Amino acid sequence: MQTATALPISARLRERFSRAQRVCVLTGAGISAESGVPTFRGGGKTAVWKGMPFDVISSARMVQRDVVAVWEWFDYRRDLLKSLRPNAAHREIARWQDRFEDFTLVTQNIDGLHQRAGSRNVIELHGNIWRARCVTCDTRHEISQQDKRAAACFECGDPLRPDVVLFGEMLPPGAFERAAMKASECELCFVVGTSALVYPAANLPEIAKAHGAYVVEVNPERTALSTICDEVVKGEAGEVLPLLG
Ligand code: BJW
Repeated sequence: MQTATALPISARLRERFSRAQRVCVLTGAGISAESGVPTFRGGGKTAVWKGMPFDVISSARMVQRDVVAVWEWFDYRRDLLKSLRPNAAHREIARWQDRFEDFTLVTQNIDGLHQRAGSRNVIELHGNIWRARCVTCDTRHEISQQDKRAAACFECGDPLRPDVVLFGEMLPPGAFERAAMKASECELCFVVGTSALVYPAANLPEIAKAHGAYVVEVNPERTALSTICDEVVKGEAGEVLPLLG
C-alpha cells in the first residue's frame, strides 16, 4: 500500500533506509533546481529558448538543421552553470555512496553538479554539457569553465556538437543497460526531482519495482510515476534528503 508523507520521513522509510544494502537513485532536473538550474517542466511551465520549446531546440533534428542555434542554447546554459553550486541534495547523495554496500547513482542531468558534490561513477543517461563531440569521428572534447570551447575537432577538423542526448537520439552505449541492471538488483530505489516523462529513463523505477524494490519518490509535485511508488515524499530534495542521512 502506498503512503504519501509530508515531512518528516516516515518510520517505515527510516527503517528501510537504515537496513538497505543495495540502493539505486535516479535523479532529474528538480534536484538541481535549488542550485538555480531551471527545470524543463514542472509547475505547469515548459522551458523555452528564443521562442522555441526545449524539445524543439534539444532535438536531433535541430542539430542537423541549425547546429549554431543548438550551441547558443548550450553555451547560454554552461554560462549560467559557472556561477552555480551543488546543493544539500547533491551533497547528501554523495555521502550515500560510502554508506551503502552497493550504491548506484543514475542521472538524467547534464550539469555535472553530482560530480562536483563528490559523487563518483555517476551513470549519465543524457550526457554532459561540459563535453563536445565530433559529428564525424565521435571524438570527445572536454569544455573547461575558463577557456572558450574548441571550434572544431582536433582529430579530424570537422564540426563539434554538444555531447548530450537529444530527443530522438540513442543513449550512450551501455549506460541504460548498466542502470537497468542496478535497478533490477536494488532493494531501495529513490526517484528524485524528475517528472518521469522521458524514456527510457522513466522505465528504471518500474524495473526496480518489478524486481521487488521499495520505490520512493521525492518531489514537490505528483508525477507520472507516483502511483507505482511505495512512498511519495512531497517536498524539495534539498530539504527532504538530508533528513534521511
Ligand atoms: C523538484 C524540485 C526540487 C522541481 N526538489 N524535485 C516510449 C514512449 C514514448 C516516447 C518514447 C519512448 N521511448 C523513447 C521515446 C522518445 C523520447 C521520449 O521519451 N519522449 C517522451 C517525452 C514522450 N525519448 C528519447 O528520444 C530518448 N532516446 C531514445 O529513446 O532513443 C531510442 C530512440 C531513438 C530514436 C527514436 C526512437 C527511440 C532520448 C531522450 C533524451 C532526453 N533529452 C533531454 C534533453 C537533454 C539535453 C538538454 O538538457 O537540453 O533530457 S529532454 C529533458 O527531459 C532532459 C532531461 O534529462 C529529461 C527529463 O527531464 P526531468 O529531469 O524529468 O526534468 P523535468 O523538468 O521534466 O521535471 C523536473 C521535476 O522536478 C518536476 O517533476 C518538478 O516537480 C520537480 N522539482 N523542484 C525535487 N527542489
